[in-house]
Amino acid sequence: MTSAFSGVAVAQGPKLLLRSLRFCSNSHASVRNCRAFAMDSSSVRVSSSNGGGGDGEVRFPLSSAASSALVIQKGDITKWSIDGSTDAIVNPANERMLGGGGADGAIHRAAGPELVQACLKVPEVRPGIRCPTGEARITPGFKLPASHVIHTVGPIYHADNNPAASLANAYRNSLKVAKENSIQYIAFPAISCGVYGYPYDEAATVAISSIKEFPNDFKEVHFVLFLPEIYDTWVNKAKELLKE
Ligand code: AR6
Repeated sequence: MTSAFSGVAVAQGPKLLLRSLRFCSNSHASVRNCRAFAMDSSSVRVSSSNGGGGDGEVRFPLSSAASSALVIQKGDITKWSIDGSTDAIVNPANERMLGGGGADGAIHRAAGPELVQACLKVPEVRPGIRCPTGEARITPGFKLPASHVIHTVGPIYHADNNPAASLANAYRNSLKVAKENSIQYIAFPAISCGVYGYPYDEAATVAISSIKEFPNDFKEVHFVLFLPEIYDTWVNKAKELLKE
C-alpha cells in the first residue's frame, strides 16, 4: 500500500482555501477522482475532494465564527485521516468490543491485529462487556491512517427502549472522549444504520443534533458515509438543522 496526498480546494466565502487531506491510497484514492460540485444552501461550502476514497464533501459551519466545521462526505472511513496525530475515527462496535462485521470488521482489518489486543486491555465493566451501549472507549489506530479509534456502541433500533437517547449518548460520549484526548478532527460513520437497523432519517436528526452540542471543541467533525442514500439523507438534514 502506498500513501498519497490530495489537494482539496474548499471555497469559503470569497476565499479559496487549499487544504491537504492525507489518506492511504488504494485504487479509489487518486487525484483523478477529485471533482467539484455545487450545493444550493448559503451555509454549504462547495468543495472537491476524494478524502476517504469518496467523491466529494459538503461543509457546514458549526460555530458562528465558523472556526469549526461539519464535513459530510462519501467514502470508506478506514481510509480517512487529516493529520495522523490529532485525528480519530469512530468505530460502531458492539459491547464486547472485540470486532465484528460492517464498519467494525473493516476497521479491525485495516488497523491490524494490534487493535484487538488493545481492545482486550480495556477493562470489562461486566463479564464480556467493555463498552456498554451509548458509551465510548479510545485506542490507538495502529495501521490505520487515523491516529486513534474511538469505539462506541449504538442501539439496536428494535431492541432498545429509547433508541434516540442511546444513539445521542453514543455520539456525545464519543465527542467527550475525543475532547479529553485532545482530538481536533473526528470522523463518524452512520452509527447503528447497518446491522443495528436504525432508520436513516431519524438517525441523521440525532447525529447532527448531537454534533451541534459541541460547536467549538473540534476543528472539524466529519461524517464519512458509505451509502449514497445515507449521504443524501445526512446532507439534507444538515441543511435543515444547521441553516443560519
Ligand atoms: N466506512 C464507512 N461506513 C461504513 C463502512 C466503512 N468502511 N462499512 C460499513 N459502513 P454497521 P451498526 C456503514 O453495521 O449498525 C458490527 O458487526 C454501513 O453502511 O457497521 O452500528 C458491530 O460489531 C452503515 O451505514 O454498524 C456491531 O455488532 C454504517 O456504517 C454491529 O455491526 C453502520 O453499519 C453494529 O451495527
